[in-house]
Amino acid sequence: MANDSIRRIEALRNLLNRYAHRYYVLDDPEVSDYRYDELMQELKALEAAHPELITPDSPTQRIGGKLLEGFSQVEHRVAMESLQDVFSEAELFEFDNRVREAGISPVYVVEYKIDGLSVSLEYENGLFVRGSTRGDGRVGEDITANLRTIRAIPLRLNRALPYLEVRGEVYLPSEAFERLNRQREAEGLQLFANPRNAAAGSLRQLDPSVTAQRELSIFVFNIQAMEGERVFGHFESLELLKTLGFRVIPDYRRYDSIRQCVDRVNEIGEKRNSLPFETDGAVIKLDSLEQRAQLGSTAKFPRWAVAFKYPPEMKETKLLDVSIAVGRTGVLTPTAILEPVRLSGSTVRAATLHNRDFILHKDIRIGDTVLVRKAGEIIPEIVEVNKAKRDGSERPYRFPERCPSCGEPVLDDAEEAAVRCTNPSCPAQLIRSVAHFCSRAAMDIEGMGEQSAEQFVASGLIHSIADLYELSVEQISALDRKGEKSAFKLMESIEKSKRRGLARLLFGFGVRHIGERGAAALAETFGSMERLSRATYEELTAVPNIGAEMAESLLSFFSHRETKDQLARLAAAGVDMTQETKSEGTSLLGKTFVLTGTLPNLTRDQAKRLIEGEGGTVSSSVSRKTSYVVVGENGGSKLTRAQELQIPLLDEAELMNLLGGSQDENHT
Ligand code: 0OX
Repeated sequence: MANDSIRRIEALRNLLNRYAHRYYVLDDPEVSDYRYDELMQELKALEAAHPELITPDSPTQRIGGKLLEGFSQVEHRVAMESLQDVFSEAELFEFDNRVREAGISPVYVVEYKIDGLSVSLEYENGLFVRGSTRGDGRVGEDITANLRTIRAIPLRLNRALPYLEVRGEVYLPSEAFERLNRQREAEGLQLFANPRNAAAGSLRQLDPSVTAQRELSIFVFNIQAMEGERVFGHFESLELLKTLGFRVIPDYRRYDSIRQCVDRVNEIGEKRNSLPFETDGAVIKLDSLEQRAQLGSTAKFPRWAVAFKYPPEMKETKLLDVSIAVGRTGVLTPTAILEPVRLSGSTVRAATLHNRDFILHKDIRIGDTVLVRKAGEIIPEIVEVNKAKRDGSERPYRFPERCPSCGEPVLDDAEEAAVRCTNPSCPAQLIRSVAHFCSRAAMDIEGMGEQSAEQFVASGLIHSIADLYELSVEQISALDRKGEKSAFKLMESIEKSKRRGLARLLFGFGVRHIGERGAAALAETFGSMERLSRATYEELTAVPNIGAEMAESLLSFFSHRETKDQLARLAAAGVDMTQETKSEGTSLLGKTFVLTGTLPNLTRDQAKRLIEGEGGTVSSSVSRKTSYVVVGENGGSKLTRAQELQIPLLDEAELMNLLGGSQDENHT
């Protein structure tokens, strides 16, 4: 009986792997989804009856049950280099010249540049053992559990090579990206700006079951390291990767002249917008691995490859209307409602109009034909109006003189080129303020996004932030669409938010000019709302990174009766308004550090905490403003940059000296 089970389990796994390969890797399904699910159910049932037979590469084991606590670091065996970008044909010819000047007769491979997230996948004896992000190219993050959920990544190779590390680009197909954003919009969640951000966000989930729902896929494009087999060229690598079961970057071509490569690059440029995935460029790579080794790399890029970047796509469409949103601070922001148009892998329906002056300067009218471009942002922008296409039916847009939310007259804020509603009880502002207060970076009250906030404000349950803490289950469940269960959940979430501490509470209030970092700095310095509310202008501006505008804005915030009243009510509700102050050390105040390489004893985080504990800041890139660069083993480009700029270097012992020495001074 057990033997039968073993055989059936093995047969089911083989079948399911084959069908998944046909479906997810080759885009050529062999059986119906129904049949696939049926076999999967059978395998799950057998494995449930014989848990001792479950292996990590079983198709049932893609989604682990556990939540991750964080991502540990992975040092890449082979550096994951990045590509040098070029923007013109001339630069492609220059690239070819450099190759030829080295005495090489090149054969090139041209492939798409996929706009996703570069990852490394490692296989031992044919089994997927580890996957990581590129990170800085040298050290990335271990995202194995999340990568396992991607069906196009084989958990077991067709051949059990002793070791294999490949590199690929995880991406979200354009259709899946749009679906995800539509779903997020319906749920009142923030939209992803582009498929690349969506892929990155999906892979950085601590809950792999969230990643599993994201319809991610992968294109593998490089062998980083391999034991048990040899290849001599890139083209050959890609062919081998296919036979091993990988989903390989499609439509790669091999040429022996740069002219042909350039033609191919242009051809990709023509059709890239109709591909089912986002490409922002084409890559030209030398085929021969021996020639690659001969050319080597600069400090930044391999000399044997370049990426040609296409300019952002632009399209004409009609401006149907202008809608006005009233923000948290009362600013009226205009958005163009467009006739839907496909642009850079998604459907565009709106474009930002920035402010009233933008509309006036560009003379944008309703009914105009406008040229739109997506420049990495969620909301595209209007490049220009095609005035030649006007037929006289267009209407100039009249910017509202009254707030569309509360009907009060609006004011011109010439200094900020803004039109503002100054009514303190404007419902639109209140809704936005409540949603901001409850947002993840602030008090993190789940279930109180903009839509819910609107419901609570409209029904009169919330007139101010403090009202949140005086809600009852009965009141919430009486609201439309909110059952008792979700009411309890919301109450629980509100209860939890009482312990978020001063920094997040302060950020949540949305005081003008006080962002997340400003709030954190203030909280760490003053330790309590009470103390902060008594701080003078001089005390406030003495805090690093707190400028005059921020200090004035805070003083004004604390001077309002309304603020005092709100704070008193929050305190009465038990909201924690304190925060541990930073270690007393101030010896490194105003000094900026950059860490590079691996230190002998301290982890990066420990070093960072020690420096910050003395009032120093740690930054990720070296500039003229850097005070010291702390160098460990294998310090990379940051070290080179520090040497160029003649920034003082410290090793770990010297850093400890600086910290220790100053601590001693403090005691005496
Ligand atoms: C891509 C892509 C990225 C290999 C060594 C330097 C860069 N995004 O599609 N990188 C590379 O090549 C690596 N190829 C690609 N196609």
